[in-house]
Amino acid sequence: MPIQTIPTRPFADQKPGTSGLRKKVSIFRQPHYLENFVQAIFDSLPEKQGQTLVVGGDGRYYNRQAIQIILKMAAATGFGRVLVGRGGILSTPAASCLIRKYAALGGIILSASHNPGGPQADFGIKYNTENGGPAPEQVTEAIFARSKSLSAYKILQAEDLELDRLGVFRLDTMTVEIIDPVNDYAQLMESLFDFDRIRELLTNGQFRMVMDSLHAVTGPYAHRLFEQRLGAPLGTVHNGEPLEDFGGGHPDPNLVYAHELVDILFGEHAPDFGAASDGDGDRNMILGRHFFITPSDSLAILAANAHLVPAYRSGLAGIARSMPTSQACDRVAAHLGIDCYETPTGWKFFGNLLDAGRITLCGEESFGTGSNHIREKDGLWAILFWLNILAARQQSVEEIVRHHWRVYGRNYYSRHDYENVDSDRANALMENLYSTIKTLNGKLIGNHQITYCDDFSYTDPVDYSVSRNQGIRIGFSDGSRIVFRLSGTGTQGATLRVYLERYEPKVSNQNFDPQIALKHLIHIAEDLAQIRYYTGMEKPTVIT
Ligand code: G16
Repeated sequence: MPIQTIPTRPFADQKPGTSGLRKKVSIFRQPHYLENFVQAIFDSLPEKQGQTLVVGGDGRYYNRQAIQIILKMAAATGFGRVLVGRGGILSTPAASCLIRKYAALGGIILSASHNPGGPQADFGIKYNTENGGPAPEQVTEAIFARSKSLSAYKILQAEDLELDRLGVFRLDTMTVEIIDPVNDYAQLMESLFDFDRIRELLTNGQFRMVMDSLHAVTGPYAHRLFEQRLGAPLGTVHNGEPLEDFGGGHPDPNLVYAHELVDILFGEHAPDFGAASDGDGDRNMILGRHFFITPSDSLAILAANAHLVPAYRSGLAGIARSMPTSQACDRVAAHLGIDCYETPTGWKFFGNLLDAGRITLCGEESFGTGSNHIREKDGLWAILFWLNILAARQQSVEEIVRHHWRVYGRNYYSRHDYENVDSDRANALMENLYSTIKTLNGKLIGNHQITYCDDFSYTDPVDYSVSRNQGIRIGFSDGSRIVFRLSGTGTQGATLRVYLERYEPKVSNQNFDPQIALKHLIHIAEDLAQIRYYTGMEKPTVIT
């Protein structure tokens, strides 16, 4: 079959963000746009001849078309074998699992994660390296650099492949294996957790759970794991069929966008446990009956209870959290006598620590938790981890969380997002903050004494690479913190994120609504950053 060399011109906007390249579908559908980026990825990789590549996505609009293009370009580049999830479906954690298990050179994952899907909505593409994790900054920089100098790309002239039929097919000299997207991942989960105990819990006739897959990629995984392998009643998984537009919803597992699940868990006759995952299956939200757990608390509680889970019974090497994530897990790490690392936002920053064996668990405030079992955050893994703990402790979610706060104290936590802000105004707000922070050290605001103020910079302890400008931190003498940063995953305007945290050791003070407990910090944040002035908004668009 002939390989065509198609002349092209660079696009200036192909710089990967926090997690790959995310844009509107209309941008990706411009002639040569996707092809250019894929060629930039391939050109930035070492020897590709005969290597294995994993390809799949979250099933959103344009997933199938993009896969056909990538397969033909992979064949033209000389890959030997590509593993593709049936129907083009692979969750991000499953792709990471496959890359590692089959010693692939890497994988291309098509997803804009929690962003909405459909012809008018978002699409995304990211490259994961041979450890199964998101490409580190050196690689994404190389891809971006290459994208700016491309003059042609190579593609095989061939018919589209049938993606819905399992089997082995050929594209010129390259083999394409259409595989069951769930099998390998389900096997991995079974090797980590106490499935017998979880099955007892889910079939005892007392305990009820609801899993909301939000019409995104985890549907087939959740049906297989919870209903088929673990015996939960049919109907446990809601919205389990992946749809190209996620049923018109926003596949983001938080209190705002997963409101159907929230209504069930906070309604009459609520089940004991509720969970949701996002577009590509790497995020998780955990709810108990009438009870919400912040992702930061969830990470701390998983760490404190890891000894109850077979895979982690022998202890944790260390824990890492992204900088804006609350410091709740730091206290658990101190108690366990293990290291706790603070990294910039972005899962890619955990990769070196995991590869070097310095950490076992890691997590982020943005509803992501994971471990050394793969190199991505993993929504269903976190949900199974919680079920394993519930089965072992025979207590409710709320009892477990309150017990944790009694022992370690409570880190009140909230994130305020101001979405779709004019980019120039958002940059001006940050510029203004950068110039203000120099004068803030030691200042008293109300009865809050500022003890440090900086622009977070991270030196990777494994390869010593340095990442600067990762967000502004303002710390107070009582351990409270305010963090400001601009999101790196949006596709429209800018999103300002304000992260607020206050530590409360006293049990009698642990029962407030976080928005009340944090109200002084919220006011300080608004004043210092002049949020209303710069954004033109009276209040955040999303509070989690
Ligand atoms: C991605 C990254 C996460 C990050 C999140 C939010 O998650 O993998 O590490 O915390 O974006 O990033 P930002 O605050 O820059 O928008 P996902 O689930 O969107 O791939």
